Amino acid sequence: SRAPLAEVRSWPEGIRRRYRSLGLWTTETFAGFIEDRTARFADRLAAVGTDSLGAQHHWTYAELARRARGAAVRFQEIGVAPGDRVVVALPNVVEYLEAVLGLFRLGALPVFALPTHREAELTQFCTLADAAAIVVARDPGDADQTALLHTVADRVAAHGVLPPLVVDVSDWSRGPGSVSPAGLPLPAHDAEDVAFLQVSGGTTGVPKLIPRTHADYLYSVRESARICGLDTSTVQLVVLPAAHNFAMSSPGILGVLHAGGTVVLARDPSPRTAFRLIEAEGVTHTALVPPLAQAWVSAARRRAPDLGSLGVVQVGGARLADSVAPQLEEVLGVRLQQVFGMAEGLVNYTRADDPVHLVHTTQGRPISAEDEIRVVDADDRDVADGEEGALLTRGPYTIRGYYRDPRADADCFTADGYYRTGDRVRRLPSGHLVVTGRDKDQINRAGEKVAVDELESVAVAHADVLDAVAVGVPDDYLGERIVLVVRTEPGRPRPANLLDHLRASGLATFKIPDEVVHLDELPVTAVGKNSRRDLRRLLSAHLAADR
Ligand code: J2J
Repeated sequence: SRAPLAEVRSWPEGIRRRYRSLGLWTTETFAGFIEDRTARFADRLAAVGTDSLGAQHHWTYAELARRARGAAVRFQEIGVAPGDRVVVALPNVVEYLEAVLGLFRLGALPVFALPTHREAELTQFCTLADAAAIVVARDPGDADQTALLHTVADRVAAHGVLPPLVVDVSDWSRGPGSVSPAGLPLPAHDAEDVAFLQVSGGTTGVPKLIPRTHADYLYSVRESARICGLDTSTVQLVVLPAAHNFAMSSPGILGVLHAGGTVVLARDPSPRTAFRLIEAEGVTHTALVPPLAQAWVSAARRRAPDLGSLGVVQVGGARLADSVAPQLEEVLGVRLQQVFGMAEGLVNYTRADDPVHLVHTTQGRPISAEDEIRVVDADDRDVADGEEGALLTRGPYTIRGYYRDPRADADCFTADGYYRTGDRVRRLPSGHLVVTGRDKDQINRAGEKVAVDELESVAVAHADVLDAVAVGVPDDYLGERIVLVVRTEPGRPRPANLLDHLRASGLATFKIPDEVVHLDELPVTAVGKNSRRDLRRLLSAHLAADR
């Protein structure tokens, strides 16, 4: 059987008392949240989308509750127990909602992988979380997926961990669909317990897991829904991966369910699919990363779709160019809301009543008056408002430590509990933050985060690669494009199959370089010492100047 959840570094007791007494943290758990909202909004439309077999669904809140309890029973029947961790790796199909709400209803802890994660990441999550099961939508025609799941099982076992059961949600949709959920008890959780594990974009070799509690997360969900003005008339189109923190909680799927609105899942992120759904379902809100926002603007210029119902488009996950902001509002006929958030916690929003220049040029201000923000220099000394520095934060929904990763904790948190976001910002007197850059060794490719040293270490495992440096090169569409600079033996043939090697290693598809550049020598930095970070800066400046 599975190990219990490991200890996580938590807020000091005095601070916990403060968050409770201010009413920020309540006693509501996810299971209670689901029971309460689905009963309160029973006859309203909760979810629209397709299942993994391609059938269309419109579910009321009552139907969603029935499905969640059904899924909880199915998990229980195969041996998943309250407290167990279960990796969810699903695309935007309706079974995603069934599975996740089912796990919460049972009291199991979802681990939110992305559908683009592959052997490397899934193995890491299953091993680190000691996952009882992994939930996928199996495509019987996809031999790769079968092989992938076998590889994950083998690699997990090689780490001395019991491999996860594979749960295929398309079986649920294929079957008669009648599970009797009568008498399923509510799990005996405390709201301040960990409710799930979110995935970190990662700056180190392996992606980290982020432990979020019922109380901290539901606080951010309620406040996000309020700030964004969600109510029962909200129809939110989910274009980004449903399991991403942005799509889940800013205000995302959970914010909509909290407010009694409707979630519409887009199976693919193309403007064509999105525009069709906006018209058909009367979508009022959606959330995009900057490249998608640009793609929508171009597509809307060509096609003049009817987006009359759409009121707000949120953009976040990566920096939106100041020049795109006004175009987006004009061409789509919507109000822009910028969102700067992170799965570790802190989320910033521009507000509906902010002056337009702040909406167009800043990434918003924090959710909570209890969010503590510091902008500091290299010695952790506060800089003046308006000056650029590194962003540190702590607060009622920002973690104090990662899951089972003391080294990352030492690197990423100050002694007094601030999270080092790795982002560089300027804070305006209004409290709004402008993201100006980043200190962390990460590439932000179209909102998807790639840890450079993970990619580099896989590249140097190739027999013909002496050294490799991954850099993010500015790109008009992606924000940053991944360029892998590879040093090979002078006079030896260049490894032609390097991209195949990277793919075969089982890295997520979005981490595969857009371009490989071969060099016989890597440049030496001005000070002569080869700090990899300096080297990356130097190469990225060179490569950007080449264009
Ligand atoms: C610049 N950089 C941004 C922005 C995130 C809401 C929205 C986004 C995320 C997210 C999220 C940015 N401008 N508007 O979890 O709830 C970069 C920063 C940040 C990192 C976090 C949410 N919005 N970023 O993107 O955990 O570098 O969360 O630290 O994936 O994305 O990435 P992630």
